[in-house]
Amino acid sequence: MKKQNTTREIAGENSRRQFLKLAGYGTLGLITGGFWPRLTHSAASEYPGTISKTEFLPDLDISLVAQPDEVAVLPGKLTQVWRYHAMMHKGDKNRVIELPRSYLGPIIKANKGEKIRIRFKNQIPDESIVHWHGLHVPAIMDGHPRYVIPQGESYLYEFEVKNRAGTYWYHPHPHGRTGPQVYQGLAGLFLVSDEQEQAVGLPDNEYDVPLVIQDRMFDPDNQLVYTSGHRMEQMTGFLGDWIMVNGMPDFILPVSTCAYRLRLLNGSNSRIYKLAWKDGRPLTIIGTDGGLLEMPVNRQYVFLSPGERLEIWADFSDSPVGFETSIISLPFDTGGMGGSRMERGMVMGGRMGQSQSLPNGAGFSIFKIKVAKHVKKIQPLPQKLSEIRPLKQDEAVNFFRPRQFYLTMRHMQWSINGRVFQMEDVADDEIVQLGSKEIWEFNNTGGGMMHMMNMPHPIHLHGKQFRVIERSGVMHNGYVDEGWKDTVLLMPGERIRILVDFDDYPGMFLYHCHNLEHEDMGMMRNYFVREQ
Ligand SMILES: [Cu+2]
Repeated sequence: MKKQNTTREIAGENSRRQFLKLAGYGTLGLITGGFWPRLTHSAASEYPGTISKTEFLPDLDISLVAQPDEVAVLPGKLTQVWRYHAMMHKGDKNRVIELPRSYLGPIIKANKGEKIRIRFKNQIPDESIVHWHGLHVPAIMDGHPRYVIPQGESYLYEFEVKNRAGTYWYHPHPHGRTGPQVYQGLAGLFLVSDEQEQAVGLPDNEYDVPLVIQDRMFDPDNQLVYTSGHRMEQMTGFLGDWIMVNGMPDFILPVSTCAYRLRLLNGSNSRIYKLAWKDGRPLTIIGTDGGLLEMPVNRQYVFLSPGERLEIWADFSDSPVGFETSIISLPFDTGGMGGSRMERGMVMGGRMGQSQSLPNGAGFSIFKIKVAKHVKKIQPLPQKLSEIRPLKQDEAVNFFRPRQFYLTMRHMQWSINGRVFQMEDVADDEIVQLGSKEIWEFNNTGGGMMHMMNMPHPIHLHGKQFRVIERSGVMHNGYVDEGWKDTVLLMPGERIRILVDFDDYPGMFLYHCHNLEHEDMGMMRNYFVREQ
């Protein structure tokens, strides 16, 4: 593995971080667009429960606490979880929506252009930090694992919402501990709206339904069971045998006879869903990770890998009251590992017993929909959903020589270009220039003797929404690559090219596999946006 002394800027950021940690808050008073936190000694010495005297005037000022809790998930004993709770200090109280009967964190709703302050307090017995998945925020606001805080401490987030309307989410990002912390319940949606979206006139309020899909495993006492930590289990990733929606098992969505906007997030650690309607009609996709598509697209099925979002238009105006259908996951082959040959081999070897009842790629129902009420409400599917500027890949500075990233395994260890995560490590070929557009190519073709060890990898870039230029090696029709993305699935044998615009926010960001067990074992790297 190539090691390199990180650049001077990075070292500087690091020492500052030490100071900030001593000061109580991870950071104070960052002005959006800036790189360094604006910090004064007086601000730093304030008690963490108070707010810095900076020019940041938030539209929404929210306390977000991660803390142990217990919820009724299954009949009988309560389940011990970790859960985000929120409190609104300033702003409309309805912008923070707690989900009843759920371990999931509250849904935070913001508008593009709003300034958000989030006072995160870590009350779980583990170090943690919050990452705003999909949001375009400065490096120090992004929840890099170098900013973790121990139990009892706080981290102050202040950023402007720059993203277009869409379904984003937040979850912990401490290195090596993201999988177990998300699994324990720490995750929530962050919904952004903007004027463009509002002008389209999509179903809203009760007709705009967030659906977070996850899998879990419970012991006979209703307590969550995570992986045993065996290497082989980590190689595959955690797979539960209960499919949860919004933190609830056997989820049923009662609907009226009208159109719905279903916002799906795959918040699972490792499980990939091959989404389809049970009755075989095509899915009408209106949005992906980075918000609405330009126009709706139909697919017989779509893969939704960990971290990805999909927005579906579902119209029940022709269905009688009493009609039932389901969103299902169709069976699929995951390639070498994680559900087929390899895993079955392991079962016979007696290991990985727990993940075998519902392997990755098994078919099952995710949730049921029941038409429960008749309403007179006609809402046609808009044919134009948003503006997405045409892809101009020749604008990339490396148009003729895209950056290459190979997803490979070495010595029972998933890696990117043969490297694994090290907190401050950035290689020469992981430094990009602020203000440039680049093509990045990810390659999951394995090859050689290791071919049977290939697995699907959902690749996620922090801080950026990007566009998919092309895919190759694809043997199916399960992708919606038309819109803005921050997480893309590469099935074994696939190669993908994306276009990323590093237009602003210098500093250190992550790119990694969003299979959380892969991420935790180090299938993650820094990239550094250099300002000059
Ligand atoms: Cu992976």
